[in-house]
Amino acid sequence: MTDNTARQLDHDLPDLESYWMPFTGNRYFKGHPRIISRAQGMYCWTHDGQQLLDAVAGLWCCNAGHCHPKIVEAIKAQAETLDYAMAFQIGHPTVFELANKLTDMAPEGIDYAFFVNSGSEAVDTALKMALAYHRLRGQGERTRFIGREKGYHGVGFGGISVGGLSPNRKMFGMMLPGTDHLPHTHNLEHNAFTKGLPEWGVELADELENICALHDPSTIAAVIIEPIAGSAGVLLPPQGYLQRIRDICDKHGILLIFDEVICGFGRTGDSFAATRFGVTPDLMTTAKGLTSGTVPMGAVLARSEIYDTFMTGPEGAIEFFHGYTYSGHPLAAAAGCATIDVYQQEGLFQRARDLEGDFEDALHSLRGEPNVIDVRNFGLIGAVELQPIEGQPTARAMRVFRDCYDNGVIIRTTGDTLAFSPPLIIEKQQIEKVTETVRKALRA
Ligand code: PXG
Ligand code: PLP
Repeated sequence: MTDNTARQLDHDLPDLESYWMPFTGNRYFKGHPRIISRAQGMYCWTHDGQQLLDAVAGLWCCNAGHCHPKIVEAIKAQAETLDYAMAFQIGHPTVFELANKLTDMAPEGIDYAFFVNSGSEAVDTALKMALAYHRLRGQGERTRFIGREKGYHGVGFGGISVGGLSPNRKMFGMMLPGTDHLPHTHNLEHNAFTKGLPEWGVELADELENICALHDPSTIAAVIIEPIAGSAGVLLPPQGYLQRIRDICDKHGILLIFDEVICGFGRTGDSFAATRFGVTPDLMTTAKGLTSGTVPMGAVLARSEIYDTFMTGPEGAIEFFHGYTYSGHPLAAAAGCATIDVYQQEGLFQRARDLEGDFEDALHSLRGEPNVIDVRNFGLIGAVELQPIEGQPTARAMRVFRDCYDNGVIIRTTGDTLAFSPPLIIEKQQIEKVTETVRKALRA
């Protein structure tokens, strides 16, 4: 569908120098820029008019597709009505409405929403909630956090401390003291080419008992994990793993935080991974799909018992000394309300569930193509792992990425893994277009 000959200049290339780009090879980029200047539905267009099918929903966030008219309309209307209202000691109607919509779709028992502006802020907020919760209950010695190898929890100091991606940590000193990490669950020897959740590996959760024994469980505040690890290349929880982590946390009075920044809002074919897997955490961090990527926003969702623990002391006293200037920003709240309405009215979570089989078949049809060493999937999230070129890690996946881009499809790479997380509005023939473009790139 890409027609390079008929390209029209949409936008002049701006002067690229002053922008220090995030998680980007700045010098390479500025010599080889890729600029997207507009988007609609499943597609984006580059500044010079190339059409691209978006197989990653922006950065795992535009779950309702790009520029959905109802979401655009809600943001416009809000901008005309109320641009900003003081976030502390004053509220505005839309943010309360959003908290209600959001907790209505959360697992039973999770009844409170605290708003932030990103996944990273959601993670730092949840970690602070966990510390303060224990302290309020007279267990101020619970200060340790347990994350997981290969985990990604954003880039705040809390998030990189519990995170398990070495490049995101190594330049930044000591971070939070007292963190430890569970082993990751990725194992090609046992689980390569598994469709859905792998059968092998539930015992990896038992390592939490060893970590508890090492530190003494009474010093541990919380365990934070992504139900499905996204950034590290779509790492799935073995069958029974999340429940076992839940059980060990319960046994030792440790809070369980699910980081649902990627898994939330339909990605797994349900509202949240927690609801799809039937395992309820104490705190959930969300962002991305909350506004379908349109306006930055995140939320921490909390069990009533946690909220209630804070609601003590003199009435009128601030219960949690935490918040951001833009917590619950009107534009973000309006985008969030409209996004949840769209998810519900268009049945997009069910749609993701219905497409899961086609998506799985399409990705697994790449098994046997050159250098493919694993394919894994769940809901509308999937990955194809490639054998790295010797001495040049990431180079093979990067080549596939560039090839796909030149042929009209945006995918994501991490290490030598290709990752897929399309908007939930994707059509069957678009799934096919993605896999056939990847297949061609692999054969090239
Ligand atoms: N937790 C999880 C599980 C995430 O996936 C964050 C926290 C941080 O969210 P913010 O909004 O602060 O970025 C994320 C974000 C990638 C990629 O390359 C993934 C994310 C962000 C950027 C790139 O896979 N996830
Ligand atoms: N730095 C300064 C000097 C500030 O005044 C504020 C907020 O008032 C911040 C940082 C934090 O900004 P935000 O609330 O947007 O996270």
